[in-house]
Amino acid sequence: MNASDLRKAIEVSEFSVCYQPRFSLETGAPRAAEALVRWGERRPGVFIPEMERNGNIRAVTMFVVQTVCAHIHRIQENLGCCPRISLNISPVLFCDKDFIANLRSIIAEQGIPPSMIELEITESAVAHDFLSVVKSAKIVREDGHDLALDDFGTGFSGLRYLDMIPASIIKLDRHFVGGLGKRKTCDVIVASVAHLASETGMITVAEGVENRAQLKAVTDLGYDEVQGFLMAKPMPFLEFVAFLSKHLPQKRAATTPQLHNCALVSC
Ligand code: G
Ligand code: MN
Repeated sequence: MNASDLRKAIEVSEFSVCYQPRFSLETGAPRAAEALVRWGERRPGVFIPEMERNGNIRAVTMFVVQTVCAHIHRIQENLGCCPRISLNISPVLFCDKDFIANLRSIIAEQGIPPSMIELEITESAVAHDFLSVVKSAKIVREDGHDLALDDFGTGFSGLRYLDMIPASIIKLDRHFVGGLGKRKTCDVIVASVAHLASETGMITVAEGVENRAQLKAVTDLGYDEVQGFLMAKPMPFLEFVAFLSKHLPQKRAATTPQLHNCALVSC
């Protein structure tokens, strides 16, 4: 797809953003939600790598950033607060200082505190361009974003990455959660990552929790948060608002007139 077809596809709303909540194991409440781009019925695992190769990922990520900012305002207006939202940033974009500057100015223009937006990068980002990743990571952390190492444990760069990148969150890849109780290696890895994170002050998220046994195992191991089909699947925006209205403490009455002048409140 060329750049002008892509622009048209974005304009006619072929793309949308779904949200998958993440829950605190301490309180059971939604702590954050991951924004996931959707393109009709197409599979993200197929079209995202393709867009990373042909460069379209930049425009689509910008669409996601703009959409998420608008959604945060709508959630805030309706519910009085909004959980933090995390964005997946492709390695090629995360390494690009123009993209990082652009991201910063959109978020500032939209009046969203950076602490409400987390950024997720996968380990393959590091294979891409280690020094640029370290630089960008420092910048976004200084700006006030949390930074998550996504799909942790599946990349190639190993522990150097943990040592050099100032990330604040580890999202353990679902592969290891899926192997809990089945393969000894997975049991040991899930436990070791919990230990490593707690010793270094990072927040741990267990991804891909699909059954009660896995939930119990990661709870017993001291994980901070969970994400997975057992708790909630990715959902379209309106469904996400309905979900939040059931699960969040309501901080203010809906549509209070002065709300627009208030600082955005994270739940
Ligand atoms: O790589 P990343 O963690 O950003 O991938 C998010 C994707 O993982 C989403 O497309 C979402 O549908 C999928 N996902 C989320 N929770 C689960 C789960 O419990 N099991 C499986 N198999 N996939 C999940
Ligand atoms: Mn992710």
